[in-house]
Amino acid sequence: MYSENVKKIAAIHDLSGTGRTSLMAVIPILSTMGFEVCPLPTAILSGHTQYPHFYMLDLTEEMPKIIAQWKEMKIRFDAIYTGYLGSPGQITIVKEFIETFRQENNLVVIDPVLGDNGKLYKTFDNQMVTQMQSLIQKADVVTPNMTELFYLLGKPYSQHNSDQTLKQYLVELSDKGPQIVIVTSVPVEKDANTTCVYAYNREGERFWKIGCPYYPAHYPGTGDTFTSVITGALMQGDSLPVAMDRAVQFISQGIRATFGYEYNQMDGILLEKVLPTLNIPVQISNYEMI
Ligand code: PXL
Repeated sequence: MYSENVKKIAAIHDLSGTGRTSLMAVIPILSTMGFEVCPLPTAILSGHTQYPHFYMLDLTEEMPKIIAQWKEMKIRFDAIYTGYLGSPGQITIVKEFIETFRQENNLVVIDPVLGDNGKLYKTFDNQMVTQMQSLIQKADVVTPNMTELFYLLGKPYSQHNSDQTLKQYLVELSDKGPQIVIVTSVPVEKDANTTCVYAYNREGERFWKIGCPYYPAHYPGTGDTFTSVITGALMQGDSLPVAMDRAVQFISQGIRATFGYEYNQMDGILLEKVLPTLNIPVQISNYEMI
């Protein structure tokens, strides 16, 4: 009974040994924010798939055995949070998982990991996109980056879009199921030094936007870091724009803590140096309503 004093989050992501992506971002962040993370690993990798070489062990066949035990234990999750899924078959398993463990008040967060910079990640194809399109229908919150937004909507990628067009796209994605849609890595035309995060909440029909300083370096795992902070902040009772502020500021601090070193960017941001900031109240707020 005492364990119910700490909320439980089922985290369905891969475990990549090096690179600070997926579970290696999700677990430390959500533990630091005061939640119990219960991982359901989708695959085990030597490192994420953006390293030139990696080994991957697909766990699709193992997942149902773990889920069966959790069912038998009658575990109740306060949130279900999914990210990188290793195969289209896994998405079917995850859909069933959500149906089984869905309760009236738990939060389902789906980070539809598919690609970046207008392209799919190495291990994915169109079947993965179709399956992801059907998975997001079950979410309360989705957090695609710009590339994933276009794949999920079945539209050709376009780098620059007006606020009006982006707002339409956010509503279009929300109409498929999720109440909250947050799109990251939105480039700003004629301002190479900023990227933006846009969000829509169907409850209240409000749109939010936050500008983030752009650093000329690419660190894998920042999407996982972002969605982990959003999940924790929403579960702590933050409003959507405050959750976005916290996530954007955490990533900026993480990048600033890393950028000054001569360092292999593939190893991700130096999360360990900034984790304690998650427990400091947000002092500066940058969100706008659009
Ligand atoms: O951060 C997304 C991610 C998660 N898991 C694996 C990845 C990536 C991105 O490259 O390769 C295995």
